Amino acid sequence: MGTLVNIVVGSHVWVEDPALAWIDGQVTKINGEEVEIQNSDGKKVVAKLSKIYPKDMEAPAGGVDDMTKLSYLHEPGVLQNLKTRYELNEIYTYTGNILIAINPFQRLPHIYDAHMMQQYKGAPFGELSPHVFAVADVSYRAMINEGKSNSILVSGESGAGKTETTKMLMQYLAFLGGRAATEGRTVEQQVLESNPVLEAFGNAKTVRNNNSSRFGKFVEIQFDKHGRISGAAIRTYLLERSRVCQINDPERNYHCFYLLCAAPPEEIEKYKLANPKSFHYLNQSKCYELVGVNDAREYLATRRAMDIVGISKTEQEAIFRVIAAILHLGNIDFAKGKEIDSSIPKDDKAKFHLQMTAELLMCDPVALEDALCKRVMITPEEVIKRSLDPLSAAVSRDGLAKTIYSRLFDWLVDKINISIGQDPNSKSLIGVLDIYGFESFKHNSFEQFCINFTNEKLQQHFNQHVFKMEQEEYTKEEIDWSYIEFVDNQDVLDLIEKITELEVPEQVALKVMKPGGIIALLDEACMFPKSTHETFSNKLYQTFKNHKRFVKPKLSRTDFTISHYAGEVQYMSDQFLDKNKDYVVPEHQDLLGASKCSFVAGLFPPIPEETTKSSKFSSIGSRFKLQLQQLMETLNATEPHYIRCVKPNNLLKPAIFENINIMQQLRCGVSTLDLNGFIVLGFPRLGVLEAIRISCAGYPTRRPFFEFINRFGLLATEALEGNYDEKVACKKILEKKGLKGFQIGKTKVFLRAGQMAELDARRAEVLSNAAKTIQRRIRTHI
Ligand code: AOV
Ligand code: MG
Repeated sequence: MGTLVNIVVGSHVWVEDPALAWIDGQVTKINGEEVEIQNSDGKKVVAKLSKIYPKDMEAPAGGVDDMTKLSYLHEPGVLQNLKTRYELNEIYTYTGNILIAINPFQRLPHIYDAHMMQQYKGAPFGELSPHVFAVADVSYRAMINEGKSNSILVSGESGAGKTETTKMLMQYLAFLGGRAATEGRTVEQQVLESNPVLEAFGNAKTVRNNNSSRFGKFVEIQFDKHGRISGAAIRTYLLERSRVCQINDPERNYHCFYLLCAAPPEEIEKYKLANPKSFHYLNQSKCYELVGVNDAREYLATRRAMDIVGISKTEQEAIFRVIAAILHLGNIDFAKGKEIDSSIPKDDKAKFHLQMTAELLMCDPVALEDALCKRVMITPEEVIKRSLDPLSAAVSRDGLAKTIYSRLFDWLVDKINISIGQDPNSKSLIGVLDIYGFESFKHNSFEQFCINFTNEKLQQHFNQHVFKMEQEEYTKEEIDWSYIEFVDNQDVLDLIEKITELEVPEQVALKVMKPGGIIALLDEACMFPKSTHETFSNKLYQTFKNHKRFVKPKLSRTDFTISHYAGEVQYMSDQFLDKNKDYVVPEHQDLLGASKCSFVAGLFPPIPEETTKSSKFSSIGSRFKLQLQQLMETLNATEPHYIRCVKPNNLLKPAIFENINIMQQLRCGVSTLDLNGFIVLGFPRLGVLEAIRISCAGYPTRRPFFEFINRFGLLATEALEGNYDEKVACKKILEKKGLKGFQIGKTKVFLRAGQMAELDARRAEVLSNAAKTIQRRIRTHI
């Protein structure tokens, strides 16, 4: 936005600053394109005229509760507004219909209590201070009044507050749609209590968040014709499996393991548990406890929540028995066996844990040892049992742990869904999405690929929606919007998810396959036994060598870079093939399918004959793609609402507002500083700011006619003579000042970037001239 004309000596401006992102100052000298500024920190700087922005000196001291009320809509203005509000503990701010929530990292008193809920109930949007309750209320009213499903999409980087926000939304919806009398276990209670259960098994401490969700979640709350909650469905996405057996300091494994180790003594004795430090799956990191969390109490709370969501005592016992079994399983170390390349449990300790694992899983210990240390090979001639060396046996053990855990997690989700129940007659629903935000680390693998793919999908949905809303506003105001450019990321999505198409050229009967996107090529590679990550990468390089969103990094022969909407991410392809295969070793399947515990056996139902025979493997990437497709279909059938969570600092502490960090999240929905302190540069400006920009494509400022005339009428008093028409008067004022490109709608003036500031400057001139004239008159009269 170049706002060249209205900056003069003495103007208050914002100028870029390496430490603060933006700092305010006053212009002391203008030399062509160069401007000298006296900053408020005392420093003098020189900046390009095109790089400085006017500061709104009339901005209210407490900030504005909606960014669209800012007179000058630019980065420094937006940042300053959020900062001012955050200092006053006003963590919520609207930008039009979008709610921005800045994590307070402290419990703010009363802002979520029953009284507050009562206040927001039925209050028109925008009347009270911005709040998650207001967004939930609007969704609920829209659903009741229009009979249409709504959705609330919560986004933001790890630790920004998505899950907490989601819980608040659910609490408020339960408040609106709950039954007056509490009858034992109500649907809404079950919906709410599903959160602690899923968090115990699907959340863990990471470097970014002490309670980080390691899965995506979409909760669909169904309502009956009276607007009461009548059912719910929880869909989860891609739980991080690797965490079960591998953690880095100072992170933790899933909470449930520590909770169980803090269980009452009878249980510890029953499961032969001990201090978390004695388990390999937990002691790879030195972090065992969380500040402010009492695992013993949490264990009991989780049990109570499990009661409420309808998990029976017997099932609970089986679940924790399986969790204990995984801990013992991880302690089975292997040593070289007698034969070459074979392995056996390393020592008595390993044998004890093997025995315990078998007991807890209720399977045969010898069969368990075989399943871990041997593989059955079926060749056309014979069936042979091949031994695994100690290293491969450990890989087999970890694979088993991951499989059991992810099946257990899926079981929990299914169970909760069955127990809450679905309402087949529900006419409308409200969906709440809490999904992992864009990730860019130093090392990015298949998980980041899937997470970022999700974010591309959601970004497209967001763009399309905001664009549509804009179109509607412009149509309503009958102004020309045909030239508005629409930012689209379809090309990135094609690169990732396009399917391999059969192309049949007209003349020839020859079949030609048009290559698909990365997921399709990955599946192809996984089906071809000789593929390696090198051949896969080469195939990518060949296929996408001219794709403008795909780059082969110079210094690598297997990595690839995707130019995402939020920036470039370099992926390491080495584990893509393995991680894409949802493969359960048949020996593991047979072992646990035969467990005497019906719960364990139930996690491993027999595989239908046809699937075992066909060479087709089950692709995690393709399944995820399908899940996302279904999610998008659901979302497309709803009226969406957006909440953008912002993480104010990486220390996870209250009252620290890091300008640069926040600016980056506003630009692209992600901070560019990753956990290794690795700075990712070159992020395009997409995110909250872009949303404001798309939503204002070309016309950042709109003012109703009367407001506009009140403020700028003095620029063309002749336009206001007699019985004037407001619309005509606005036009006259704008034309008199030589402005171009603005539009006059039916009720509002639509201004281009910088035009508001320019009008303000003219207004200031008129006012100061008038003041001088008055002073002169006063003087002459004296
Ligand atoms: P996330 O869901 O966005 O991260 P959370 O919702 O887990 O982040 O929030 C992280 C932490 O910030 C919480 O555990 C709280 O301590 C604190 N917090 C967030 N919102 C509030 C609030 N409104 N009031 C008080 N404290 C809050 V991740 O799941 O890691 O992407 O993957
Ligand atoms: Mg979360």
